Amino acid sequence: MNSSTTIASSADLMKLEDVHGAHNYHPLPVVLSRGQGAHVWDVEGKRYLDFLSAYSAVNQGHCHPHIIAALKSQADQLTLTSRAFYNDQLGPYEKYVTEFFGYDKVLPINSGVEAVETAIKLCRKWAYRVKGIQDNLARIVFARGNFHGRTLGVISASVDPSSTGDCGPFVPGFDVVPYNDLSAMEHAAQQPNVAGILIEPIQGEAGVIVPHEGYLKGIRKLCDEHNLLFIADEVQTGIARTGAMLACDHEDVRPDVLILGKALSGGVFPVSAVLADDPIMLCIKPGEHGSTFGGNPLACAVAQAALQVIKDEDLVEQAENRGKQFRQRMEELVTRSELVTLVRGKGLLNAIVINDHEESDTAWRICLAMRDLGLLAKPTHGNIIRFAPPLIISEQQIEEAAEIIEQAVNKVQ
Ligand code: IF1
Repeated sequence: MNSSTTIASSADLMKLEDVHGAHNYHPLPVVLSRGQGAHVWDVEGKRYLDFLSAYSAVNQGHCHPHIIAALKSQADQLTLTSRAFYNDQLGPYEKYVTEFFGYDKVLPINSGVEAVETAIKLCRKWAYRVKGIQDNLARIVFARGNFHGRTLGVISASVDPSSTGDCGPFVPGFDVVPYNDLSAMEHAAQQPNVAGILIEPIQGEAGVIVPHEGYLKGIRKLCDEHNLLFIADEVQTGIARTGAMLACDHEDVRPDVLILGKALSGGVFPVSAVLADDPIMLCIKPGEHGSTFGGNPLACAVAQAALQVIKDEDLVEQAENRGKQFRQRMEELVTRSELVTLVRGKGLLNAIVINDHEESDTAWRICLAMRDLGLLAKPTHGNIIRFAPPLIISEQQIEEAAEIIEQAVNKVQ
Protein backbone atom coordinates (compact mmCIF):
# COMPACT_ATOMS: atom_id res chain seq x y z
CA MET A 1 0.00 0.00 0.00
CA ASN A 2 1.35 3.43 -0.89
CA SER A 3 0.82 5.47 2.23
CA SER A 4 2.31 8.66 0.77
CA THR A 5 -0.87 9.38 -1.14
CA THR A 6 -3.66 7.87 0.99
CA ILE A 7 -3.90 7.26 4.70
CA ALA A 8 -5.04 3.68 5.23
CA SER A 9 -8.29 3.24 7.15
CA SER A 10 -8.69 0.93 10.13
CA ALA A 11 -10.67 -1.45 7.93
CA ASP A 12 -7.90 -1.60 5.31
CA LEU A 13 -5.23 -2.22 7.93
CA MET A 14 -7.21 -4.95 9.69
CA LYS A 15 -7.77 -6.61 6.31
CA LEU A 16 -4.02 -6.58 5.62
CA GLU A 17 -3.32 -8.35 8.92
CA ASP A 18 -6.04 -10.85 8.25
CA VAL A 19 -4.76 -11.70 4.78
CA HIS A 20 -1.00 -11.60 5.36
CA GLY A 21 -0.56 -12.35 9.06
CA ALA A 22 -0.83 -15.65 10.87
CA HIS A 23 -4.11 -16.00 12.71
CA ASN A 24 -2.63 -16.47 16.18
CA TYR A 25 -4.54 -13.53 17.71
CA HIS A 26 -8.07 -12.21 17.88
CA PRO A 27 -7.56 -8.48 18.55
CA LEU A 28 -10.22 -6.02 19.56
CA PRO A 29 -11.06 -4.18 16.33
CA VAL A 30 -9.16 -0.92 16.81
CA VAL A 31 -6.03 0.13 14.90
CA LEU A 32 -3.64 2.30 16.89
CA SER A 33 -1.05 4.63 15.47
CA ARG A 34 0.04 6.90 18.32
CA GLY A 35 0.43 6.87 22.09
CA GLN A 36 1.27 9.42 24.76
CA GLY A 37 0.98 8.90 28.49
CA ALA A 38 -2.23 7.06 29.33
CA HIS A 39 -3.69 7.70 25.87
CA VAL A 40 -3.54 6.01 22.49
CA TRP A 41 -5.05 7.20 19.20
CA ASP A 42 -6.40 5.16 16.31
CA VAL A 43 -5.65 5.85 12.66
CA GLU A 44 -8.86 7.86 12.36
CA GLY A 45 -7.63 10.12 15.17
CA LYS A 46 -10.00 8.88 17.91
CA ARG A 47 -8.43 8.98 21.39
CA TYR A 48 -8.67 6.21 24.00
CA LEU A 49 -7.59 5.65 27.58
CA ASP A 50 -5.34 2.58 27.43
CA PHE A 51 -6.44 0.18 30.18
CA LEU A 52 -4.25 -2.66 29.03
CA SER A 53 -0.83 -0.95 28.80
CA ALA A 54 0.37 -3.68 26.45
CA TYR A 55 -0.17 -6.24 29.22
CA SER A 56 1.64 -4.07 31.78
CA ALA A 57 4.65 -3.29 29.62
CA VAL A 58 3.86 0.43 29.37
CA ASN A 59 3.77 1.15 33.12
CA GLN A 60 5.62 4.45 32.62
CA GLY A 61 3.08 5.63 30.00
CA HIS A 62 3.33 5.58 26.22
CA CYS A 63 6.42 7.16 24.68
CA HIS A 64 7.73 8.51 27.96
CA PRO A 65 9.99 11.43 26.99
CA HIS A 66 12.92 10.36 29.20
CA ILE A 67 12.85 6.79 27.95
CA ILE A 68 12.50 7.83 24.31
CA ALA A 69 15.34 10.34 24.77
CA ALA A 70 17.58 7.54 26.08
CA LEU A 71 16.54 5.35 23.14
CA LYS A 72 17.30 8.03 20.58
CA SER A 73 20.63 9.11 21.97
CA GLN A 74 21.89 5.54 22.37
CA ALA A 75 20.56 4.62 18.91
CA ASP A 76 22.90 7.23 17.44
CA GLN A 77 25.90 5.76 19.27
CA LEU A 78 25.80 1.96 19.28
CA THR A 79 22.93 -0.53 19.20
CA LEU A 80 24.45 -4.01 19.26
CA THR A 81 27.82 -5.62 19.79
CA SER A 82 26.76 -9.11 20.84
CA ARG A 83 28.35 -10.47 24.01
CA ALA A 84 31.42 -11.50 22.06
CA PHE A 85 32.74 -8.09 23.13
CA TYR A 86 32.17 -5.75 26.06
CA ASN A 87 30.10 -2.60 25.58
CA ASP A 88 30.13 0.61 27.60
CA GLN A 89 26.44 0.46 28.60
CA LEU A 90 26.17 -3.06 30.02
CA GLY A 91 28.36 -2.74 33.10
CA PRO A 92 26.78 0.49 34.36
CA TYR A 93 23.29 -0.93 33.72
CA GLU A 94 24.11 -4.18 35.52
CA LYS A 95 25.37 -2.19 38.51
CA TYR A 96 22.24 -0.04 38.43
CA VAL A 97 19.70 -2.86 38.12
CA THR A 98 21.31 -5.11 40.75
CA GLU A 99 21.45 -2.23 43.25
CA PHE A 100 17.89 -1.26 42.34
CA PHE A 101 16.51 -4.70 43.19
CA GLY A 102 19.15 -5.82 45.69
CA TYR A 103 20.76 -8.87 44.07
CA ASP A 104 24.42 -9.74 43.42
CA LYS A 105 24.02 -10.43 39.72
CA VAL A 106 21.75 -9.96 36.72
CA LEU A 107 21.50 -11.99 33.54
CA PRO A 108 20.11 -9.70 30.82
CA ILE A 109 17.98 -11.19 28.07
CA ASN A 110 15.10 -10.09 25.82
CA SER A 111 11.54 -11.40 26.07
CA GLY A 112 9.79 -12.36 29.28
CA VAL A 113 9.60 -16.00 28.33
CA GLU A 114 13.34 -16.16 27.65
CA ALA A 115 13.90 -14.87 31.16
CA VAL A 116 11.62 -17.60 32.53
CA GLU A 117 13.50 -20.22 30.49
CA THR A 118 16.75 -18.77 31.87
CA ALA A 119 15.45 -19.11 35.42
CA ILE A 120 14.43 -22.73 34.80
CA LYS A 121 17.86 -23.61 33.41
CA LEU A 122 19.50 -21.78 36.30
CA CYS A 123 17.39 -23.70 38.80
CA ARG A 124 18.29 -27.02 37.20
CA LYS A 125 22.00 -26.19 37.11
CA TRP A 126 21.85 -25.17 40.78
CA ALA A 127 20.06 -28.44 41.54
CA TYR A 128 22.88 -30.52 40.04
CA ARG A 129 25.87 -28.33 40.84
CA VAL A 130 24.98 -27.10 44.33
CA LYS A 131 22.10 -29.04 45.80
CA GLY A 132 23.46 -32.34 44.53
CA ILE A 133 20.41 -33.79 42.82
CA GLN A 134 21.25 -36.72 40.55
CA ASP A 135 21.66 -35.84 36.87
CA ASN A 136 18.41 -35.32 34.90
CA LEU A 137 16.13 -35.86 37.89
CA ALA A 138 15.50 -32.27 39.04
CA ARG A 139 11.87 -31.17 39.36
CA ILE A 140 10.32 -27.71 39.54
CA VAL A 141 6.87 -27.04 41.00
CA PHE A 142 4.48 -24.64 39.25
CA ALA A 143 0.97 -23.46 40.09
CA ARG A 144 -2.19 -24.34 38.20
CA GLY A 145 -3.44 -21.45 36.06
CA ASN A 146 0.10 -20.23 35.45
CA PHE A 147 1.09 -18.18 32.44
CA HIS A 148 4.82 -17.80 31.83
CA GLY A 149 4.90 -17.29 28.05
CA ARG A 150 4.78 -19.36 24.89
CA THR A 151 7.91 -21.49 24.50
CA LEU A 152 7.69 -25.27 24.61
CA GLY A 153 9.58 -25.22 27.89
CA VAL A 154 7.16 -23.06 29.83
CA ILE A 155 3.98 -24.36 28.21
CA SER A 156 5.09 -27.74 29.49
CA ALA A 157 4.03 -26.44 32.91
CA SER A 158 0.73 -25.04 31.61
CA VAL A 159 -2.66 -26.63 32.05
CA ASP A 160 -4.37 -24.26 29.60
CA PRO A 161 -5.35 -26.17 26.44
CA SER A 162 -5.18 -22.99 24.35
CA SER A 163 -1.47 -22.80 25.25
CA THR A 164 -0.65 -26.49 25.01
CA GLY A 165 -3.06 -27.88 22.37
CA ASP A 166 -1.35 -30.02 19.72
CA CYS A 167 2.12 -28.94 20.85
CA GLY A 168 3.33 -32.10 22.56
CA PRO A 169 5.51 -33.86 23.49
CA PHE A 170 6.42 -31.63 26.38
CA VAL A 171 9.44 -30.99 28.58
CA PRO A 172 9.44 -33.33 31.61
CA GLY A 173 10.39 -32.50 35.18
CA PHE A 174 7.58 -30.11 36.06
CA ASP A 175 4.89 -30.58 38.71
CA VAL A 176 1.73 -28.50 38.84
CA VAL A 177 -0.29 -27.93 42.01
CA PRO A 178 -3.32 -25.71 42.70
CA TYR A 179 -2.50 -22.00 43.14
CA ASN A 180 -3.02 -20.35 46.52
CA ASP A 181 -2.96 -23.71 48.28
CA LEU A 182 -0.03 -23.99 50.66
CA SER A 183 -0.74 -27.53 51.77
CA ALA A 184 -0.73 -28.75 48.15
CA MET A 185 2.54 -26.87 47.67
CA GLU A 186 3.97 -28.36 50.85
CA HIS A 187 3.14 -31.86 49.66
CA ALA A 188 4.84 -31.19 46.32
CA ALA A 189 7.87 -29.58 47.99
CA GLN A 190 8.50 -32.72 50.05
CA GLN A 191 8.82 -35.01 47.04
CA PRO A 192 12.29 -36.24 46.08
CA ASN A 193 14.45 -34.23 43.65
CA VAL A 194 12.47 -30.99 43.86
CA ALA A 195 14.79 -28.05 43.20
CA GLY A 196 12.51 -25.03 43.08
CA ILE A 197 9.08 -23.43 43.07
CA LEU A 198 8.24 -21.08 40.20
CA ILE A 199 5.12 -18.93 40.58
CA GLU A 200 3.55 -15.60 39.69
CA PRO A 201 2.96 -13.67 42.96
CA ILE A 202 -0.36 -12.60 41.42
CA GLN A 203 -1.60 -14.66 38.48
CA GLY A 204 -2.21 -12.34 35.53
CA GLU A 205 -3.54 -14.35 32.62
CA ALA A 206 -5.59 -16.52 34.98
CA GLY A 207 -7.68 -13.38 35.64
CA VAL A 208 -5.73 -11.37 38.22
CA ILE A 209 -5.82 -13.98 40.96
CA VAL A 210 -4.48 -12.49 44.20
CA PRO A 211 -3.40 -15.20 46.66
CA HIS A 212 -4.35 -14.95 50.31
CA GLU A 213 -2.12 -12.92 52.60
CA GLY A 214 0.62 -15.22 53.80
CA TYR A 215 0.83 -17.37 50.66
CA LEU A 216 4.11 -15.88 49.47
CA LYS A 217 5.58 -16.02 52.98
CA GLY A 218 4.46 -19.65 53.13
CA ILE A 219 6.23 -20.43 49.84
CA ARG A 220 9.36 -18.70 51.14
CA LYS A 221 9.23 -20.85 54.28
CA LEU A 222 8.76 -24.07 52.30
CA CYS A 223 11.75 -23.19 50.14
CA ASP A 224 13.88 -22.50 53.21
CA GLU A 225 12.82 -25.73 54.92
CA HIS A 226 13.38 -27.95 51.89
CA ASN A 227 16.35 -26.15 50.33
CA LEU A 228 14.45 -25.10 47.20
CA LEU A 229 14.80 -22.00 45.09
CA PHE A 230 11.87 -19.60 45.24
CA ILE A 231 11.58 -18.28 41.69
CA ALA A 232 9.18 -15.37 41.21
CA ASP A 233 7.87 -14.54 37.75
CA GLU A 234 7.31 -10.80 38.15
CA VAL A 235 7.26 -10.15 34.40
CA GLN A 236 3.74 -8.75 34.70
CA THR A 237 3.50 -7.87 38.41
CA GLY A 238 6.93 -6.29 38.87
CA ILE A 239 8.14 -2.71 38.40
CA ALA A 240 5.47 -0.91 40.44
CA ARG A 241 2.41 -2.41 38.74
CA THR A 242 0.77 -3.70 41.93
CA GLY A 243 1.53 -0.74 44.18
CA ALA A 244 4.87 -2.14 45.32
CA MET A 245 8.12 -2.30 43.38
CA LEU A 246 7.65 -6.09 43.32
CA ALA A 247 4.44 -7.93 44.17
CA CYS A 248 6.55 -10.05 46.55
CA ASP A 249 7.26 -6.84 48.53
CA HIS A 250 3.63 -6.85 49.72
CA GLU A 251 4.59 -9.76 51.96
CA ASP A 252 8.20 -8.70 52.52
CA VAL A 253 9.36 -11.80 50.74
CA ARG A 254 12.59 -11.98 48.75
CA PRO A 255 12.68 -14.55 45.97
CA ASP A 256 15.96 -16.37 45.30
CA VAL A 257 15.49 -15.83 41.59
CA LEU A 258 13.62 -12.80 40.28
CA ILE A 259 12.29 -12.65 36.71
CA LEU A 260 11.51 -9.26 35.14
CA GLY A 261 10.41 -8.16 31.66
CA LYS A 262 7.74 -6.00 30.06
CA ALA A 263 7.99 -2.62 31.87
CA LEU A 264 11.75 -3.04 32.27
CA SER A 265 11.88 -1.24 28.91
CA GLY A 266 8.78 0.88 29.49
CA GLY A 267 7.28 -0.97 26.54
CA VAL A 268 9.86 0.22 24.04
CA PHE A 269 11.10 -3.22 22.98
CA PRO A 270 11.71 -6.59 24.65
CA VAL A 271 14.11 -6.28 27.58
CA SER A 272 14.07 -8.85 30.35
CA ALA A 273 16.28 -9.91 33.22
CA VAL A 274 16.93 -12.65 35.74
CA LEU A 275 18.37 -11.59 39.09
CA ALA A 276 19.97 -13.81 41.73
CA ASP A 277 22.85 -13.89 44.19
CA ASP A 278 26.27 -15.33 43.35
CA PRO A 279 25.85 -18.86 44.75
CA ILE A 280 22.96 -19.32 42.33
CA MET A 281 23.82 -17.15 39.35
CA LEU A 282 27.40 -18.37 39.07
CA CYS A 283 26.06 -21.86 38.35
CA ILE A 284 25.85 -20.66 34.74
CA LYS A 285 29.37 -20.71 33.26
CA PRO A 286 30.68 -18.83 30.22
CA GLY A 287 29.18 -20.13 27.01
CA GLU A 288 26.35 -22.02 28.68
CA HIS A 289 23.56 -19.49 28.08
CA GLY A 290 22.89 -16.24 26.26
CA SER A 291 21.43 -14.61 23.17
CA THR A 292 22.53 -12.33 20.35
CA PHE A 293 20.59 -9.36 21.66
CA GLY A 294 20.69 -9.91 25.43
CA GLY A 295 22.47 -7.04 27.19
CA ASN A 296 22.69 -4.91 24.06
CA PRO A 297 23.67 -1.28 24.67
CA LEU A 298 20.34 0.09 23.41
CA ALA A 299 18.42 -2.14 25.85
CA CYS A 300 20.72 -1.17 28.72
CA ALA A 301 20.23 2.56 28.13
CA VAL A 302 16.46 2.17 27.74
CA ALA A 303 16.03 -0.07 30.79
CA GLN A 304 18.05 2.21 33.04
CA ALA A 305 15.93 5.18 31.96
CA ALA A 306 12.73 3.16 32.39
CA LEU A 307 13.63 2.21 35.98
CA GLN A 308 14.72 5.76 36.78
CA VAL A 309 11.28 7.03 35.71
CA ILE A 310 9.64 4.62 38.17
CA LYS A 311 11.66 6.22 40.99
CA ASP A 312 11.52 9.84 39.80
CA GLU A 313 7.75 9.81 39.40
CA ASP A 314 6.97 7.74 42.52
CA LEU A 315 5.06 5.24 40.42
CA VAL A 316 4.89 2.71 43.25
CA GLU A 317 2.86 5.10 45.38
CA GLN A 318 0.96 6.34 42.37
CA ALA A 319 -0.10 2.76 41.45
CA GLU A 320 -1.18 2.14 45.03
CA ASN A 321 -3.29 5.33 45.29
CA ARG A 322 -4.89 5.20 41.84
CA GLY A 323 -5.52 1.49 42.34
CA LYS A 324 -7.43 2.12 45.56
CA GLN A 325 -9.44 4.81 43.82
CA PHE A 326 -10.22 2.51 40.90
CA ARG A 327 -11.30 -0.45 43.02
CA GLN A 328 -13.47 1.86 45.14
CA ARG A 329 -15.28 3.02 42.00
CA MET A 330 -15.64 -0.57 40.78
CA GLU A 331 -17.00 -1.67 44.19
CA GLU A 332 -19.71 0.94 43.69
CA LEU A 333 -20.39 -0.51 40.26
CA VAL A 334 -20.69 -4.00 41.77
CA THR A 335 -23.43 -2.74 44.11
CA ARG A 336 -25.27 -0.99 41.26
CA SER A 337 -24.91 -3.53 38.45
CA GLU A 338 -26.20 -7.08 38.22
CA LEU A 339 -23.66 -7.83 35.52
CA VAL A 340 -20.51 -7.04 37.53
CA THR A 341 -20.12 -9.39 40.45
CA LEU A 342 -16.62 -8.77 41.71
CA VAL A 343 -13.58 -6.52 41.50
CA ARG A 344 -10.18 -7.75 42.57
CA GLY A 345 -6.54 -6.80 42.22
CA LYS A 346 -3.69 -4.87 43.75
CA GLY A 347 -2.35 -1.48 42.76
CA LEU A 348 -3.21 -0.94 39.11
CA LEU A 349 -3.51 -4.62 38.19
CA ASN A 350 -7.24 -5.22 38.55
CA ALA A 351 -10.08 -7.18 37.03
CA ILE A 352 -13.84 -7.28 37.16
CA VAL A 353 -15.79 -10.49 36.91
CA ILE A 354 -18.86 -10.52 34.68
CA ASN A 355 -21.89 -12.46 35.83
CA ASP A 356 -21.93 -14.90 32.94
CA HIS A 357 -20.30 -18.20 32.00
CA GLU A 358 -16.73 -18.41 30.67
CA GLU A 359 -17.78 -19.00 27.06
CA SER A 360 -20.18 -16.06 26.93
CA ASP A 361 -19.41 -13.03 24.77
CA THR A 362 -20.69 -10.52 27.34
CA ALA A 363 -17.22 -9.33 28.39
CA TRP A 364 -16.22 -8.98 24.74
CA ARG A 365 -19.32 -6.88 24.04
CA ILE A 366 -18.57 -4.69 27.07
CA CYS A 367 -15.05 -4.17 25.71
CA LEU A 368 -16.48 -3.14 22.32
CA ALA A 369 -18.82 -0.70 24.07
CA MET A 370 -15.91 0.70 26.10
CA ARG A 371 -13.93 1.10 22.90
CA ASP A 372 -16.77 3.12 21.40
CA LEU A 373 -16.75 5.30 24.53
CA GLY A 374 -12.96 5.78 24.40
CA LEU A 375 -11.42 3.15 26.67
CA LEU A 376 -9.48 0.04 25.67
CA ALA A 377 -9.37 -3.20 27.64
CA LYS A 378 -9.52 -6.89 26.79
CA PRO A 379 -11.40 -9.83 28.28
CA THR A 380 -9.49 -12.73 29.72
CA HIS A 381 -11.22 -16.12 30.03
CA GLY A 382 -14.47 -14.85 28.54
CA ASN A 383 -16.03 -13.43 31.67
CA ILE A 384 -13.20 -11.42 33.22
CA ILE A 385 -12.01 -7.98 32.12
CA ARG A 386 -8.53 -6.90 33.15
CA PHE A 387 -7.87 -3.20 33.84
CA ALA A 388 -4.22 -2.19 33.90
CA PRO A 389 -3.67 1.42 32.81
CA PRO A 390 -0.25 3.09 32.70
CA LEU A 391 0.80 3.98 36.26
CA ILE A 392 1.09 7.66 35.39
CA ILE A 393 -2.70 7.85 34.97
CA SER A 394 -4.27 10.82 36.79
CA GLU A 395 -7.02 10.86 39.40
CA GLN A 396 -9.24 12.64 36.90
CA GLN A 397 -8.57 10.02 34.21
CA ILE A 398 -9.49 7.21 36.63
CA GLU A 399 -12.83 8.96 37.26
CA GLU A 400 -13.36 9.31 33.53
CA ALA A 401 -12.57 5.63 33.04
CA ALA A 402 -14.92 4.50 35.81
CA GLU A 403 -17.73 6.41 34.14
CA ILE A 404 -17.01 4.87 30.75
CA ILE A 405 -16.90 1.37 32.27
CA GLU A 406 -20.25 1.90 33.98
CA GLN A 407 -21.85 3.27 30.82
CA ALA A 408 -20.53 0.35 28.78
CA VAL A 409 -21.80 -2.20 31.31
CA ASN A 410 -25.22 -0.53 31.32
CA LYS A 411 -25.32 -0.53 27.54
CA VAL A 412 -24.68 -4.27 27.33
CA GLN A 413 -26.91 -5.12 30.30
C1 IF1 B 1 0.84 -12.91 24.64
C2 IF1 B 1 -1.84 -12.80 29.00
C3 IF1 B 1 -0.59 -11.07 30.08
C4 IF1 B 1 3.56 -13.08 31.65
C5 IF1 B 1 4.24 -13.63 32.74
C6 IF1 B 1 6.02 -14.28 31.34
C7 IF1 B 1 5.41 -13.76 30.21
C8 IF1 B 1 4.16 -13.15 30.37
C9 IF1 B 1 3.67 -13.56 34.10
C10 IF1 B 1 6.07 -13.86 28.88
C11 IF1 B 1 3.47 -12.64 29.20
C12 IF1 B 1 1.61 -11.95 28.01
C13 IF1 B 1 2.12 -12.27 26.67
C14 IF1 B 1 0.98 -11.92 25.74
C15 IF1 B 1 -0.25 -11.91 26.56
C16 IF1 B 1 0.23 -11.77 27.95
C17 IF1 B 1 -0.69 -11.86 29.03
F1 IF1 B 1 -2.87 -12.25 28.44
F2 IF1 B 1 -1.55 -13.91 28.40
F3 IF1 B 1 -2.17 -13.07 30.24
F4 IF1 B 1 0.32 -10.23 30.22
F5 IF1 B 1 -1.44 -11.11 31.00
N1 IF1 B 1 5.44 -14.22 32.54
N2 IF1 B 1 2.30 -12.22 29.18
O1 IF1 B 1 2.36 -12.50 31.83
O2 IF1 B 1 6.56 -12.63 28.46
O3 IF1 B 1 7.69 -13.49 26.42
O4 IF1 B 1 5.53 -12.32 26.18
O5 IF1 B 1 7.60 -11.06 26.86
O6 IF1 B 1 0.14 -12.56 23.71
O7 IF1 B 1 1.41 -13.99 24.71
P1 IF1 B 1 6.86 -12.36 26.89
